[in-house]
Amino acid sequence: MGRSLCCQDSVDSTNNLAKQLAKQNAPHGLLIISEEQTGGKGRIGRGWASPKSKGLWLSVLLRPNLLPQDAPKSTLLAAVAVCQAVNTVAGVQAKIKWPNDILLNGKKLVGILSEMGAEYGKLNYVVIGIGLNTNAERQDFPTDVQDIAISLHQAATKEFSRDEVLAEILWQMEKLVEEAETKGFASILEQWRKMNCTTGNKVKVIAQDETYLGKALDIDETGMLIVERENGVIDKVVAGDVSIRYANDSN
Ligand code: BT5
Repeated sequence: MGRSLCCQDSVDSTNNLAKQLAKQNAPHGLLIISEEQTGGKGRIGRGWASPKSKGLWLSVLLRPNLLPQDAPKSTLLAAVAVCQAVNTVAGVQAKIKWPNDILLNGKKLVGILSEMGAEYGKLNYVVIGIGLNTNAERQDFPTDVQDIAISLHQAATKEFSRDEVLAEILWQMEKLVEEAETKGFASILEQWRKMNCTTGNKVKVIAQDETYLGKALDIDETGMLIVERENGVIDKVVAGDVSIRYANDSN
């Protein structure tokens, strides 16, 4: 991971550039990283604040040997890699909130946006976009994000070397990709389960056409969240379609 490298001062979105390069046959493991993003993207049309030099705004291009329906496994793997890396380098206890957030002290430290290029039955590439707030202060975030976001600097009140955090993320990703290829995905899932703070909790599932309360039971082998509705019906929730809030959150 990161043995091919594309460093930018400013881009709209590292994911957009990664997808463009993927279509031009860029190699597995390519890292695209930018000091700032002018149009950083979250999921479902949401934005991602990417203040200049205050965080790691990057995308990694993967060409996994997976079917398109298994692509969400790459997001789970990336979440485990980033969470492990952050906890190792910063000595904190960050947790994964299904599917794509990493929380620290209940606030959002990292967002992950996976996008894929596929044709029927064939996955061409997955772009894993990672936004990690390293050295941002409260005033570096837009006002609507200030209360929900956190940076490593805010949590640990010291400056973090972005190089060091980045190197650990890439190392962890490389290790886990190799582990998934040789030992199968079950061992990645096991690590995800240990690091997550979603399963076992009451959640509010916000889908496009309905919102309901339930209990997050587990994730299945493809990364879907298994939720038991209050009426006992068991649902499987796909990451792209929903937001999850903890049931006692006010928002
Ligand atoms: C995500 O979406 O969490 C995925 C974010 C992925 C960002 C990376 S950066 C590199 C790559 N290139 C891109 O263009 N994107 C990826 P979602 O779950 O939809 O969360 C978005 C929400 O998080 C926003 O609506 C805000 O409420 C909040 N948010 C925005 N910027 C934030 C930040 N810097 N830190 C914490 N929360 C933020």
